[in-house]
Amino acid sequence: MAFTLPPLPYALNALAPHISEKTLEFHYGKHHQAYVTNLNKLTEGTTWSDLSLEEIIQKSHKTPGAEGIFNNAAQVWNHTFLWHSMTPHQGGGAPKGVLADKIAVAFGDYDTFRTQFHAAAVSQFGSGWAWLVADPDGRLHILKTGNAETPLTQGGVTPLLTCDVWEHAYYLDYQNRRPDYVATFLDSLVNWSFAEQNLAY
Ligand code: MN3
Repeated sequence: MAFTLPPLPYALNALAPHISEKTLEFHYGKHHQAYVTNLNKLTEGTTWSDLSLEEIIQKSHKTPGAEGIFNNAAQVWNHTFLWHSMTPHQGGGAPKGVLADKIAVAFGDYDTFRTQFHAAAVSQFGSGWAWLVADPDGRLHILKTGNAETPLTQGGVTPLLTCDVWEHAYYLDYQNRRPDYVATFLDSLVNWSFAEQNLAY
């Protein structure tokens, strides 16, 4: 079955001024759409098309000859996850409840978490992603991945939220100032209720 571009969970201008409508027009409407279109082109009429998106990601990962399928499938999944990792409704800052407790256990306090997540996102060389994940014991960790790589292939790790640090995510609004973009993501956009929902799985 053909894959389709999932709806954006808010209007294209909803994250402004932090992320502009122009950026989302390109990032969602062109980049995310292109990954969907390319994945369909690569899988149409093959046995890949019988699999779910998550199954394709697992099966194509590090599989010789399937690099294009992995890259496009993972980027479809990563971007859908990204849109939900941000909210136009007073996002960012320190979480409350169970995530506040888990951040205190894993990092000591929110400010230390913030510093470490920011450093991971800024130091990812080239294109990639920064993630907050839970390991199988429920302990939180910060990860960074290159290009299309996703924690879904890292045995038993549950992604909670992600920040896209490909230049296309921020260049129109922040040019080369990735540190400012990541700071805005943390302070004004993070959707902690989405992260908490993911923790429950
Ligand atoms: Mn992107």
